[in-house]
Amino acid sequence: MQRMSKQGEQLAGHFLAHRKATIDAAGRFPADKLDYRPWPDAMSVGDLIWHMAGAHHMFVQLALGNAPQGERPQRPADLDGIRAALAQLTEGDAAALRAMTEEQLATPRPGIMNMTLPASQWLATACDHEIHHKGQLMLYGRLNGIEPPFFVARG
Ligand code: NI
Repeated sequence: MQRMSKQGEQLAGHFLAHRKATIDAAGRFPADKLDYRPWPDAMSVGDLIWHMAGAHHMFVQLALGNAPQGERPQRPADLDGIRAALAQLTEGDAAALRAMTEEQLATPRPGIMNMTLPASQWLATACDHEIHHKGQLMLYGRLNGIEPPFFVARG
């Protein structure tokens, strides 16, 4: 078995520090806030969490050189289903990051906006995207009187 790269471990740790805070924030919404949106064209709470789960997963697949497969699965109908999918994708994405070799991370991959970047840069973009929407989700919470967690989670 090939040794997991130190860089892959670090990427997984960085991702999880943010994702665990996302999971914590997502867990604080009551079921009836599924469709809450702060303005008419905004993503709803459910759509926002689903978007975060799916986008990060897409970036990891892109970094691995895997073409998108078929249609995206349909969003679960309720918050518990969305949270379960988020947890499942988190586990898979973290494992994939840990297993990435230095060589894989340095490999140029075509991605969004007609750009080709080393896999490691797509994974950095994945984290930037997570951070952006995590703050948004926490604000959605605040607007509903829900105290957000700290912005990163350790351990
Ligand atoms: Ni987005």
